[in-house]
Amino acid sequence: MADNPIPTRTQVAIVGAGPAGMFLAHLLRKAGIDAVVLERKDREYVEGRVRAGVVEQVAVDLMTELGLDARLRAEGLVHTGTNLAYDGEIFRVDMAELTGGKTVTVYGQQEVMKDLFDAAEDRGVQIVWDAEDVALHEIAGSKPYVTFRKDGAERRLDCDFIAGCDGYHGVSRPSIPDDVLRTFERVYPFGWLGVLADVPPCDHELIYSNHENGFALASMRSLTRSRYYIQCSLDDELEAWPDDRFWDELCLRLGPAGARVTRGPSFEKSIAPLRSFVTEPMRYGALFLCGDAAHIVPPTGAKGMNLAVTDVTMLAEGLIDVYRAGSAAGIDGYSQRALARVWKAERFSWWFTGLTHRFPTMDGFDRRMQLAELAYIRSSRAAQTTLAENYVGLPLAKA
Ligand code: RFL
Ligand code: PHB
Repeated sequence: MADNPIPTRTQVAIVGAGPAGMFLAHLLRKAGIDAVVLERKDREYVEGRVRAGVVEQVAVDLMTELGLDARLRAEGLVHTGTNLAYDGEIFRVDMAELTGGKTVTVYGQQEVMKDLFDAAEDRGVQIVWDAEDVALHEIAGSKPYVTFRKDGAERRLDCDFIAGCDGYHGVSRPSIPDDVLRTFERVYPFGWLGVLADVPPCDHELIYSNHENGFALASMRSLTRSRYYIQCSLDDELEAWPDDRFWDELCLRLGPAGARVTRGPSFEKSIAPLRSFVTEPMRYGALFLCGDAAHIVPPTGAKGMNLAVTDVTMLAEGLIDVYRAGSAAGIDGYSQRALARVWKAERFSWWFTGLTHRFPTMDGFDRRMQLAELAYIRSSRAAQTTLAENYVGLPLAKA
């Protein structure tokens, strides 16, 4: 399809075509609000990044509302429970039973992105790929604009609002003056080594395992494709983890489930650092931060993409109120409303990481505290309910 000419004016300029930017673009398009997405990479790059696997009910509902759920319904795997393993033990948390029927769906972020991009073409959601040197201007006032370079030509896009959906390393957050921005951070002294392989998963659900060598996670992308992670050192190089070593260590750390692991050649292997990070506020003048641009969670709670989705749901509600009803109440309340949910997901992800990982400073006492807490969760319906309601995703507060 021929590229549409790049406009010089829009209502909402969206920086970044990840989940946050693309869900927002579709929501605004559906409401008849003009938006242009500026993405610094190309589609293959964004779609090729192996990231999230667990989609919360709110994100499934949003895909349904946008009419983007056909493939997710056909190919996504609905999980009603999840499993925790430690010290040779394993137990299941029945999330659906404990939360009045809520579930999560295993459907890769890559698939979500494909659905969003495919529909963008059909629906006229405009994306400018390979937009270089994106810079934000006049964000404190009412006439903001964005400049960028495309195919060697300098461009300017005037707008009413800018949505900074450009992830942790983007330009939007650093555009906010230092004396306005507050950041809160915890960097974890380990990473996750992740592997994709076309082998059947070892279980029909996920298994989060605390082993004295470190954390392990059994996940999947389909009934024939497994996604596994093990905690690793931040100094580890991928070359130090040939497939055989990975499978041996994974099977050991998964405990009883390790015996059911099917080994095979990995076709993707990567190391991701773990971080908790929150920016306050999530709005400055005409700029709204959404998703990883505003906050990062360690992947243990499977919350990152889901938070991006709930941020932009709230922002879209606010922007629709501006254009339809002339009311700024929604956008004025955006930062506070989004942060209230973000902090709870941060807490859950931090807690779940602490419960399941081996920290270099841990002594025998710390380890026994972890094991006692896991044993307590195993025996307590109240504790399992707390875990389950956070894992399936907390409700969106009213605006
Ligand atoms: P993204 O996905 O980083 O997208 C940002 C986009 O902005 C572009 N960009 C720019 N564009 C123009 N100009 C610039 N200057 C730009 N700078 C950047 C980038 O190219 C990119 O396309 O942020 P977004 O949209 O906020 O989405 C966040 C999610 O991608 C992220 O939170 C999740 O992947 C986190 N995550 C998980 N989340 C879940 O909900 N469930 C999970 O199971 C889950 N598992 C994971 C994960 C993340 C992981 N890694 C690799 C950190 C597992 C892992 C291992
Ligand atoms: C994944 O399948 O990639 C995945 C699943 C659960 C997590 C994190 C990542 O907590």
